[in-house]
Amino acid sequence: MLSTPAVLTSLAGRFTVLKAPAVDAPPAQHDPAVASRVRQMLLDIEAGGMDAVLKHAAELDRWDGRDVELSPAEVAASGDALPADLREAIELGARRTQAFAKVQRSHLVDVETELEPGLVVGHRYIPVGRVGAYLPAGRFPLTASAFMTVGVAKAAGVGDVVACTPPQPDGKANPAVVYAAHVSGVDRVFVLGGVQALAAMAFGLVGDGPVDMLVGAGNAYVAEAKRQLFGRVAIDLPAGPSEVAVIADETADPVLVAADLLGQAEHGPTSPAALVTTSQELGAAVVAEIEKQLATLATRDIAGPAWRDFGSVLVADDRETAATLMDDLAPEHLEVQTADDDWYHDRLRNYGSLFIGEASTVAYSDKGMAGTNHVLPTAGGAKHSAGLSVSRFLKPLTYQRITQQATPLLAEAVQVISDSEGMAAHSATATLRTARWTA
Ligand code: HSO
Ligand code: ZN
Repeated sequence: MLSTPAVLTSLAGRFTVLKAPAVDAPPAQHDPAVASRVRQMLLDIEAGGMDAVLKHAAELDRWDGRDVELSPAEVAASGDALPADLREAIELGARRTQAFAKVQRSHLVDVETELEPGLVVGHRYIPVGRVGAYLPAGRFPLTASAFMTVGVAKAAGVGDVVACTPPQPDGKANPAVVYAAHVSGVDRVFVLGGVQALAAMAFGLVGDGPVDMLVGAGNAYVAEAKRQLFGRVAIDLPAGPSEVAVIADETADPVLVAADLLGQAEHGPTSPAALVTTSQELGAAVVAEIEKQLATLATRDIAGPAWRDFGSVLVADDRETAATLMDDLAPEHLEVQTADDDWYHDRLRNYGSLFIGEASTVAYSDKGMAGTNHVLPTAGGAKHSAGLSVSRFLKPLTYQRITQQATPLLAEAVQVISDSEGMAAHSATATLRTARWTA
């Protein structure tokens, strides 16, 4: 997760590498073996329908013949078995995530303007009709994913949101995940995992018809299935391993910085974590502190290799260099813990979500308590895209209302351009109107 050569060259002499990743580049996201297996499964399911879905579910998810759909009563009761504090935390996260999404929604306003007399144009935000959310429940269930996908889709006004979540070893769905979907307003829940779940939603084999959009994180097969189904359906983002980066200066607390770097490194052994600091001392203190914290961290077998292989610490000469390095990295999550937090907020251009000040930490957003979405661009995607938000579920559909009197404003120029292109039928639509409504 070090910077690209062009940026490194342009900044030569303005930073030093205190810790480099042991591995050069993260494994390619696009594995041809995964891609061809997913292609085969999608073709098989498209041809074979629900029978094929269930065949794959039996093979891959130990499906045992039970109904894959949870009844509304089962969904509603999913919280009953949960400890009260977990239930309350889930309710809080769902509420807060939807509250922010609704504020964002209220700022997406329909527009109508009369550009010139008789030429009225506008756009209306119309929600996507049907959304399918994949709610992972593998090594880590990511309970809050339902807030980010189901809850935000509902805040956008999506009428029909179905969710699929894989069965756990006991054959049942993870109750916290189902409860999170329930309090986020999900319409129907299916206990299906992986490619077969995405295919079932995209092809309309579960729920009330094919979904228009698939959202939610998952393993490499889930990510590949979304990629292959893109076009037929919309997707949220191509998601890679979770990433974190921190900008810190000499005022930062190395204990907090180290904890926050390990906080995302725990996602998987290829999760990158980067510190860019303007203080050599702080950098060294964080490196030492990470080793100390790893020694007792329950997930050190994941976070340790991730830090060793994909962790980096760069010491920048000044804040401008630190910001340039970070903009080039374009990390999924970026924390700023400095005496110049506002300067960095103004200056930085590329990040999935920004955590300003040492009291802000990524996990607050990850678990839905900050209200912001945790489905964010990875692998430099923040250079061109933002994360999932209420706007992704809304289509700003344009329209035009034009009076007969406005015909001269448009028809003649359309005719000229169409004729120059040889598009006679286009030209005719304009000339007919000119003949009717201009004297
Ligand atoms: N960091 C992940 C989301 C998450 N982490 C949820 C833990 N729980 C992607 O932003
Ligand atoms: Zn996380």
